[in-house]
Amino acid sequence: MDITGPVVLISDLHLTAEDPTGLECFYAFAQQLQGVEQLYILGDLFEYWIGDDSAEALGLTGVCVALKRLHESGTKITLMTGNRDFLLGQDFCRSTGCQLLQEPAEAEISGHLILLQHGDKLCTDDINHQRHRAIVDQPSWRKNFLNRTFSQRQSLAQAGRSQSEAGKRYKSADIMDVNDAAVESSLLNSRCSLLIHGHTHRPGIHAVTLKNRTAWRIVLGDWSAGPSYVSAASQRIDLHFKEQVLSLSQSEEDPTLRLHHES
Ligand SMILES: [Mn+2]
Repeated sequence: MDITGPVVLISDLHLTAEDPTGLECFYAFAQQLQGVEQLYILGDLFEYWIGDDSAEALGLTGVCVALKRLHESGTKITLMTGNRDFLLGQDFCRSTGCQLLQEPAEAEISGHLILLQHGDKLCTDDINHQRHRAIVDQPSWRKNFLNRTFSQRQSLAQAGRSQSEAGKRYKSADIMDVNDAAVESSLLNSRCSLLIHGHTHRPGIHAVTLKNRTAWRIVLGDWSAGPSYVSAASQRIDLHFKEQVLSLSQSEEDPTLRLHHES
């Protein structure tokens, strides 16, 4: 795997000590990233996170060390939280050298103005999920949760995970994908003509027709079949997933982004 492009974006690694293969895959990838200018993590780096004091108890200090090493090698790491690891906070960032980014964020990446989101807030048809997210986003809920003991937090998180897995079995595939109107309004509320998000585990590149412009939406893949990532250079943005590459590219004469398939 050769990483091209000075900026790399990833999401949905769902790292957990219960999946040592996933951890090894991340460590190998982090090694490859040395020399990359900037890494964006767009949420769900971890399968779940119950507070910045719990990395060791969750068997995840190796991930912190790998991030810290990458940061010390000169790669800037920008972290957005997801719906699984929304409790990642400043202590985690201090110890790993990451910078926390609130969603949605407009970022200038390799000369492109890109809108970044985790993606779950675009899945507005999943009313139960949005309801749950609204509750856990409240500062009082977070404070209350973090004040509990490690084992209380651990069992609440386990219960939440099995509830969410059970819920998924009854939801149609459409409900768990992004809502087109939510994507359009998110882009229209920004200056961007390119949105990159994860969460749905449906990697792809989609054209989005807006009132006043044509935009693109890149969906990062999850890591269940190995790394999925976007590498962004000035005239080319590549999405890698399952040994496939989809690209948006532009020429020096024409700044319009166009889609290319490669296999
Ligand atoms: Mn997610």
